[in-house]
Amino acid sequence: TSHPLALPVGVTLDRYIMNRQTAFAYATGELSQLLRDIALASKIIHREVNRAGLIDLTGGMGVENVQGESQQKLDVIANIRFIRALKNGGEACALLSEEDEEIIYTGNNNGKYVVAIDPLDGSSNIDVNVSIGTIFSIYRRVTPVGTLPQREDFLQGGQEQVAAGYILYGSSTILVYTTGCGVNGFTYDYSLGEFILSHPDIKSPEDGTIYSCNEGNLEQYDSSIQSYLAACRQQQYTARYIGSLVADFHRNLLKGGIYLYPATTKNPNGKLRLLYECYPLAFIAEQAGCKISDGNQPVLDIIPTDFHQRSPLFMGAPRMVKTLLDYMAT
Ligand code: AHM
Ligand code: MG
Repeated sequence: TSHPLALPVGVTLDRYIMNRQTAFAYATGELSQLLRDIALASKIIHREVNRAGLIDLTGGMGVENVQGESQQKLDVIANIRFIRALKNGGEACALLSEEDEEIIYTGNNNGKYVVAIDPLDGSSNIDVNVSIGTIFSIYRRVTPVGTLPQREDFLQGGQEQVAAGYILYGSSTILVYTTGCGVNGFTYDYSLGEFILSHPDIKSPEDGTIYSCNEGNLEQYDSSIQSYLAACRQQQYTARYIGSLVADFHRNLLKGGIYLYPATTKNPNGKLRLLYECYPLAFIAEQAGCKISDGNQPVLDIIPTDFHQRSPLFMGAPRMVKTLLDYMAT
């Protein structure tokens, strides 16, 4: 169902966010500003990603970038960019990043929000010109404004997210996010420097025929999952796996499919990280009508204990995930 605030395709992200903000009398605009800060950082990452192939070249030549930093790996650059954008923005009091073990304090203790982020996911694809992404998750802090943020601000659980999104640096760059009122996608127009609403109110198909997993791990999967995948092959479903979570998720969301990262012997809890990979995509997926499970429970219901904990992840078109869970239950 499209909500009454829907704006036409073609509006900019800034206008969309502003419109949403004025529509809610209680909104103070801080979350809006935070989303704009993230969008700004992602434009800078877009620029870096699109010249990724030149990084070693310029680095090798001892060339420094505009900020006077020597060239670093792209995921490190992305991490620095996001931290800087959120420090400058002032709305987030702390960050948790895949790139850092501990909490990153922004120094803005009056900020009401904390952000968990994977600045550049799909690291194995960076060097080979394949799609990569950013994933983010936003919570309202539970500790008092004005104090130093604490662990519990990040360990609230997926249901407490106030916003979540991803940026896919693919054949186009697209930013997709939710604040709990549906999911919208904004494609980046490089010539304008603007994200433009291109995918309003995204809904997953009820069913699909694409399955996405690292089938090289098949022997390590639980036999019930092996049986499900055998059934997918038997029905001649399409196998698609990029190995970039954001790209695999985005394709399946639009086309109808299932994404699986089960427990393996190598990674008994799966590979993906709960706080900045599974939770945010699960929030978006739920808003788009997908079903999301760790095999035992809805991913958003998992009670977190560690910043960097992992979880198995099964997510996608509701009928496909239900069928998988039926296999897993028998
Ligand atoms: P990363 O955080 O090191 O980039 O790893 C996460 C990535 C996901 O994007 C992707 O879904 C998964 O790892 C692929 O793992 P595998 O190579 O085991 O199939
Ligand atoms: Mg990652």
